[in-house]
Amino acid sequence: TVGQVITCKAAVAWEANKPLVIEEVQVAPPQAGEVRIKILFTALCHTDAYTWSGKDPEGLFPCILGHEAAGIVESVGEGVTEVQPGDHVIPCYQAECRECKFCKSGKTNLCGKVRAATGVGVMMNDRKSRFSINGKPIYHFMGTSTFSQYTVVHDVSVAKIDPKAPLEKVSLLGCGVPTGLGAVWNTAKVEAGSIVAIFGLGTVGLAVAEGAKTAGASRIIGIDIDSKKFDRAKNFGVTEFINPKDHDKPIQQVIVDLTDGGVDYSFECIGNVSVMRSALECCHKGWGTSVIVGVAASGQEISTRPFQLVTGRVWKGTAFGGFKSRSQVPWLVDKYMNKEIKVDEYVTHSLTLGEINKAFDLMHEGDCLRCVLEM
Ligand code: NAD
Ligand code: AHE
Ligand code: ZN
Repeated sequence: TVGQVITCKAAVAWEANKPLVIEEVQVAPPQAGEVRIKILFTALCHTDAYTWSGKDPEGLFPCILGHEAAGIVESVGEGVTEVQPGDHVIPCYQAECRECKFCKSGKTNLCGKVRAATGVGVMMNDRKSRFSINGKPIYHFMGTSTFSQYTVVHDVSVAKIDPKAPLEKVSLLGCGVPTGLGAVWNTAKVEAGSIVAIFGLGTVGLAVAEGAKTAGASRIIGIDIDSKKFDRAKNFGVTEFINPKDHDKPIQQVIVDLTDGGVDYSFECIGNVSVMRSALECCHKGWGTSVIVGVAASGQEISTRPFQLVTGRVWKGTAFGGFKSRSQVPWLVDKYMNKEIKVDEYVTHSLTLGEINKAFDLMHEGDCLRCVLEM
């Protein structure tokens, strides 16, 4: 049977930086290897704001942003075997096909199968969008476009999860929380007893703290220019707090002095290239490893003296915390259901899709970690 076009509401970014507009959009049925999902809840991540700002070289307009969400499969295209209508799912911007060079390498969670299409806002099959408004195509974003009541994604970008899991909470397992936990567990592989520094105490930084705590880190130093972040951060495992504004010396020097030569692991969770340098340079000589998690704007570059690396510091980066999405997102949901990882604690605000512009405003205020929208 041929599927029907669905008309539903979506928040459309017509142009960079212009308020999103709730529009009636037409969502075409899924083609071969595609899945149409009824999104029930979506959260906002700073990466959505980054692309909306116009600073993302892959940002295309008009588009439907959003990549941290949960929903229910509405219909599937030909050849889709791993999910069926009614399944509870989390869309995954980092695909996992299990067949490509990347997936088979055993060395990375990046997947090559659909990345060329998702980077230019279309689907692999016909290099076209499934979204339109009166015939005018609207681009997809990150292969997910969750700011829509219905979206179409590639089957390699869907994780099937426990139907008992509350979708308004586990939507967060689509991006920020796994990114922080995985940066510690998969990318840095922090050992018990380690000293850890975290730059930026938003959702990603707090998830790094939680990951470091479960890994048995002995000291977890949180660095943020907003001192109000510290109280909350304690609940996620941060043991010490530094505000760079309270110091005249470069922050890396402050940290090296406090830690007998530097930290074992540092994490940049802001997207600021000068902080990335500090994060590398606060690492201990000989072994300290710094992980870049924050996304920096087009044109920005990192720098340091090569001597920093010659003397044993290591610079790394992580996408989605190194987690294999389809395989491991269901496992993260189970860990949440077993109360082994926090999720509820990151949801500070709840609004509706119609209030999405207000949700973006909230995101830029200090109090908000994640705002979850009911569709
Ligand atoms: P957030 O804005 O909630 O948190 C950033 C924190 O950094 C805030 O608490 C802010 O006060 C603090 N900060 C800002 N400038 C600072 C400075 N100069 N020194 C110290 N602290 C400073 O953001 P988030 O949602 O936690 O995301 C963090 C970053 O991670 C973003 O760049 C986002 O795009 C990126 N991200 C990357 C991945 C990935 O897979 N690599 C996944 C999710 C998010
Ligand atoms: N288009 C952006 C890339 C931004 C980026 O690095 N995205 C992260 C996820 S951020 C989630 O909040 C990522 O997974 N990158 C790997 C990938 O394949 O995109 C730019 O700046 O060019
Ligand atoms: Zn994100």
